[in-house]
Amino acid sequence: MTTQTKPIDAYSLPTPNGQKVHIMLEELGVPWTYHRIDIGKGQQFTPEFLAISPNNKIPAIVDPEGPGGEPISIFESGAILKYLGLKFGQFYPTDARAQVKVDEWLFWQVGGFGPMLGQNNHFSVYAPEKVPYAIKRYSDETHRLFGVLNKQLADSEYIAGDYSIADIASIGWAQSWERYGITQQDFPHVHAWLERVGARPAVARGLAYGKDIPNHDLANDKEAQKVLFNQRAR
Ligand SMILES: N[C@@H](CCC(=O)N[C@@H](CS)C(=O)NCC(=O)O)C(=O)O
Repeated sequence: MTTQTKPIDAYSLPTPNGQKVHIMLEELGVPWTYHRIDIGKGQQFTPEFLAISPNNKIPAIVDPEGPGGEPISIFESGAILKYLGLKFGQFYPTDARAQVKVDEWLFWQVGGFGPMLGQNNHFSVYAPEKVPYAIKRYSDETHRLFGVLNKQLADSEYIAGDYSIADIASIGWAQSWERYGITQQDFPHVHAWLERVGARPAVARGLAYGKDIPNHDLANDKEAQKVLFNQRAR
């Protein structure tokens, strides 16, 4: 079993994308240090942060004990989860077929469930003009994706076989179902799963991590909106 001597540095925030990494690190029980990157204030654009996260987004990690004993930096939550799962041999299977299952649902989350719910939030809550077409498009897609997850969980306790990084990736997004106008009755298997994974102490700790400082209230914080919305290449 791999042991971690020096803490892993996590550059993050308690958003659904950051929470994936917080949950994973708590599940692994390895030493880690939280570095708050205030994206509403533009801290994602400093040269130091861009050097480890060129897409100017949290989460990113630096493992001082990377491959060959040398430090490694990683951006993109899916890549971070896979790296940690492989390094510590936990929450990511060793069997090739089982790995494909986990990868499918991990990529489903990072390519679909997260971005589409994010766009839904943007057009339903944050956009200064309410564009009915965009709101309907992303609300429908949110509903469809929750339906896909619900079907997947109808016959299994976890998303892709045993509890894995596929579950860890989706928890933070799925738990905010209410904001998408979804009821417990709509997707009962998703709710049963959220209760199951929510009962894990590491999940509770990972979801709570960093919340002592509230995130920006993006619906009303005009300064944060200026930083985060309508970015163009710099
Ligand atoms: N695909 C990325 C998405 C990360 C992401 O969207 N991060 C947001 C916060 S949840 C961010 O840092 N936004 C800052 C910005 O857009 O400037 C991942 O999964 O890591």
